Amino acid sequence: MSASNTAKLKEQFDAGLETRADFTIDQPMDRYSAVDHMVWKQLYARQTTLLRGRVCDEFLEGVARLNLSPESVPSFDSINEQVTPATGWQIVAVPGLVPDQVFFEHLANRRFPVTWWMRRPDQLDYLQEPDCFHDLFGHVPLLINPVFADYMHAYGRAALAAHDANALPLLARLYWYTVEFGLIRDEASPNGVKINGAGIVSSKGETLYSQQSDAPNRIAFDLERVMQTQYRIDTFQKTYFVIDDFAQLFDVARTDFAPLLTRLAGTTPFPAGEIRAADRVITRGTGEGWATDADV
Ligand code: HBI
Ligand code: FE
Repeated sequence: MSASNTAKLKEQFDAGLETRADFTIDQPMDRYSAVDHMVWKQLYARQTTLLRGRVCDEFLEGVARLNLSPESVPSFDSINEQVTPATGWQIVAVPGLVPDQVFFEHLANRRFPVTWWMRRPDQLDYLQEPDCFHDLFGHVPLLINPVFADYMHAYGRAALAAHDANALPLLARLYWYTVEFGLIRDEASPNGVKINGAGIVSSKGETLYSQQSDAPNRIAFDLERVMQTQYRIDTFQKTYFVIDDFAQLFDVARTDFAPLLTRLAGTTPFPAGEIRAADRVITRGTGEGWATDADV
């Protein structure tokens, strides 16, 4: 865990929020300030406007079905009333990033950890760690979609099973390039893609960049390729992977990961911006504005 996260946990402890062994807490509704609600309202309005015509239909359908309040931070209970009957998923409040093993255990049991606190007004555009807006607005709308819901569950089980197998980086890349920064094919849209990843959907800058910029590569999704590709956590992506549709994730969810992870565990990963001979390239990026320092 990072130093800032440790500080965050200490803050929660000092604030008297009781953290259970599985890192969940009760969402402290009375701790949201007027500023927190205003930040939610601003981000919600900004992203719902911007995402129209840019995000995949399944996401918009999820936002509508969840009945997310535009005016104030929603109560997690009210969201569970919608999502649990639909797909069996439940959201649980957490103080922030939780250890990998804990995170995977939640996913494997159809629980999605949602950070309870909201970013500050000076962090509307960028925040390195997940806050309530990213976790809730970015991730939860797709959890009401049965195909995506099953993919997340299968991912959690696979990650849990593989935890000790040197396989974590491979699985983290799969999560990164699908759940966080995934694009989906749509011929009628700019560069032939719509948005579906939570890290894009919750960011104004990356919503525009991922779909419209000439800089990044957009490459058709391939499971092994994705698992071998490094990623950046501190800048916009150099490469996005594009699924044909959510049914493709359904197939991924049924993959037996074990032999794949064993085979790929010792291989050298590919740099984030590299195009490979076997790639099905949708757009070849200009690379303009890319950071030149080493990939993470
Ligand atoms: N904890 N709260 C929270 N949210 C995450 O997205 C998260 C996490 N812990 C670990 C983790 N993600 C990573 O291991 C995944 O990106 C693979
Ligand atoms: Fe996320």
